[in-house]
Amino acid sequence: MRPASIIGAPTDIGAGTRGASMGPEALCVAGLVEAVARYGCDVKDCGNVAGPANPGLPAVDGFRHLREVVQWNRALNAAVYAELVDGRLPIMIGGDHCLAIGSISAVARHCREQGKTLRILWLDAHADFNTAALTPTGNIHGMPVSTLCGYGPRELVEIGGCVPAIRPDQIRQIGIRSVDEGEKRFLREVGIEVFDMRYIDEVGMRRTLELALAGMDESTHLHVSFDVDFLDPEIAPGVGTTVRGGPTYREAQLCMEMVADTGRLGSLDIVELNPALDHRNMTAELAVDLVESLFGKSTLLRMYQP
Ligand code: HAR
Ligand code: MN
Ligand code: MN
Ligand code: MN
Repeated sequence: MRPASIIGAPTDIGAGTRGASMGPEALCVAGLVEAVARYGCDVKDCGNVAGPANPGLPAVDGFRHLREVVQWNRALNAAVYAELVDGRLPIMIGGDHCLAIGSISAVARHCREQGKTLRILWLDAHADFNTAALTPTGNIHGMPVSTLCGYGPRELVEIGGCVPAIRPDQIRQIGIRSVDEGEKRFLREVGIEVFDMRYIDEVGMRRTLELALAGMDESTHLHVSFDVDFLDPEIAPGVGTTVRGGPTYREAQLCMEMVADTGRLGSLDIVELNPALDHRNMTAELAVDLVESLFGKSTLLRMYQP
């Protein structure tokens, strides 16, 4: 495993509910740095990137806080890119999910320069594929996937230096169970591969991950964008937008373990943790527990041999 770098982005600028700005501190308190050090060899804590405060303004032309979202994502893009150039595995800790625009555009640029194939696993209750015209809220954390695919305002779409940053066929979404009407139509039109909760119920997490990870090889850089609201709210209440019926503890562990087995994890986002809504930091501790599995802590004790 490559050396890792932890980059905090303490903001809730793209969210509808305040509090995700405290995510980096809560993850550190839950032992994230030590956990990655245990399984991911060398870890550097890069501290936090800086950006503007949340002014709490209403949406303008379909976006809330567009200017501030651009500023945070520019700073984050530079920080993530610098760690990749240094040969390290960046772990971006948010912060809300609008920050995936900055982190994934940096990863996409690095992959282009290194001749690597980028694959993105989007673990989320939401598809985050809204546009200014489709969004019911104007919250940009509901738009990072569409923005990365080139559908969005210039100043956001161009952050990684190449437009679009990614192609729709590079992404696989898992755990989806809350999609707005217009967003659903647009997802189908663009052809994003979505493994929604019904799919996971019917075929199981194992088969879902086999399909989502299929076709990767030695030249694949795998990016995992882990929105903590992916998890069932019974085990992960500390998020701003809970949606019932998410993966259980064991389903989530299996998902992370199967990613670890590929040996191709190259970068990670952990977003949407909201400590103001959590109980005794349980959601942060669960996120750290899952990250351990993602970095290779296996719960496998004995292989059954028939
Ligand atoms: N789809 C809704 C919207 O656009 C809710 C988006 C919520 N997003 C997150 N990240 N929490 O996945 O407002
Ligand atoms: Mn820290
Ligand atoms: Mn999300
Ligand atoms: Mn979400």
